[in-house]
Amino acid sequence: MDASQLAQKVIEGNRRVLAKMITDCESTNPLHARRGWEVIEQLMELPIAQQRIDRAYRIVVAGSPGAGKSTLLEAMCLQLIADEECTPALLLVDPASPANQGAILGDQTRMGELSQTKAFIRPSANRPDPLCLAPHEAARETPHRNFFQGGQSSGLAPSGMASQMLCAAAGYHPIFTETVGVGQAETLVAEIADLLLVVIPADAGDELQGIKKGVIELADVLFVNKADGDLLAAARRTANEYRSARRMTHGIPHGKDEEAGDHLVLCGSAIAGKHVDSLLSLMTRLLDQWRDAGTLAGRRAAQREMWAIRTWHAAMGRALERDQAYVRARAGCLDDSGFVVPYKAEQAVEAYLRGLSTGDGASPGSADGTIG
Ligand SMILES: Nc1nc2c(ncn2[C@@H]2O[C@H](COP(=O)(O)OP(=O)(O)O)[C@@H](O)[C@H]2O)c(=O)[nH]1
Ligand SMILES: [Mg+2]
Repeated sequence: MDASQLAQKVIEGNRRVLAKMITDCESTNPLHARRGWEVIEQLMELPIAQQRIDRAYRIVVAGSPGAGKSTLLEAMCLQLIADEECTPALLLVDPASPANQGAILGDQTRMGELSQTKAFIRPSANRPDPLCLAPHEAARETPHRNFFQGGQSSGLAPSGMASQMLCAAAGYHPIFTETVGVGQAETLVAEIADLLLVVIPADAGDELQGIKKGVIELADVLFVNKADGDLLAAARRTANEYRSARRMTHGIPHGKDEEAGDHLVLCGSAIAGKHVDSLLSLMTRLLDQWRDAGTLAGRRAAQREMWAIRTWHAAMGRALERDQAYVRARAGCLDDSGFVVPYKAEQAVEAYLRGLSTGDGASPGSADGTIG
């Protein structure tokens, strides 16, 4: 099947083809990755896919391990399906296991009930970005390889971008992405999220003090989970702490709850299904508001720009690593200990570029004739 036929299968909702295309885009084999992206290119030409991608809200769920993200996601997805409003997709970004860089499938196997539904569940490994690092470069342990891997530590771009687009084009919405920890939240929000939901366990306690400020500034919505049984009182206390911390961060006096965003800190229980519906309707309301106000379009446009620059830089980095004149120029500006001061590196790069434009020195281009 060619790319346009595969794109048609994705549009028709063929789950097997969808899963295969995600695998292709995530592949470290450049030929496979290209096959996946060619399908996305085809999709981008189709009005139906464009409409679906535009419609699908992308919600990223972050929070410390054990906060209850997966449980909450399962509850939210089951509710959405029961309401027959939409069919969600769920992308799980797991830390790569060191042994095989494969995804840990625990979450998916636990999501028993959800996997019986129409929802699309997809675990992904948090591994080096195939777009940013060609296999032969990965294999060759060069100390410079890290230079051009920007963003891969999020485990989401670019394959996360591809998965989101493919799922949306297949008709799934919203697209939930569960990620590990809150440290990556900044990158995620900036790059692939329409909305960031941070899940906080009721018994978060003092260990969260340090990260509280950052999380509050980043999160669009906070959900204090496990407000059930013995943890009920602790959950309420934690939610109130976060509300007042938000007020402090944003410098808002008491009494203006809506303005202070108190309603953006919810308290509930994923297991007991408490306030899961309020959470869903709050997020939908916010996203609808942002869409109407044009801020969603603005955020997405900024993300596309960042994506374009990142993709361009990654491609350039790989091309440069294949160019012998560049590799020589780099080696040439190092001192005996392998150290370089920034201004010397800049001079070397400028000289290299001048050489390209005047045709001096070794001819630019691929040293071994391969395309990564
Ligand atoms: N009491 C209580 N436990 C919960 C709740 N949600 C999740 N848990 C438990 O917390 C643990 C971690 O949940 P999980 O969803 O895997 O957390 P994740 O690591 O953030 O995805 C599991 O043992 C869940 O059963 C809740 O609302 N109440
Ligand atoms: Mg989980």
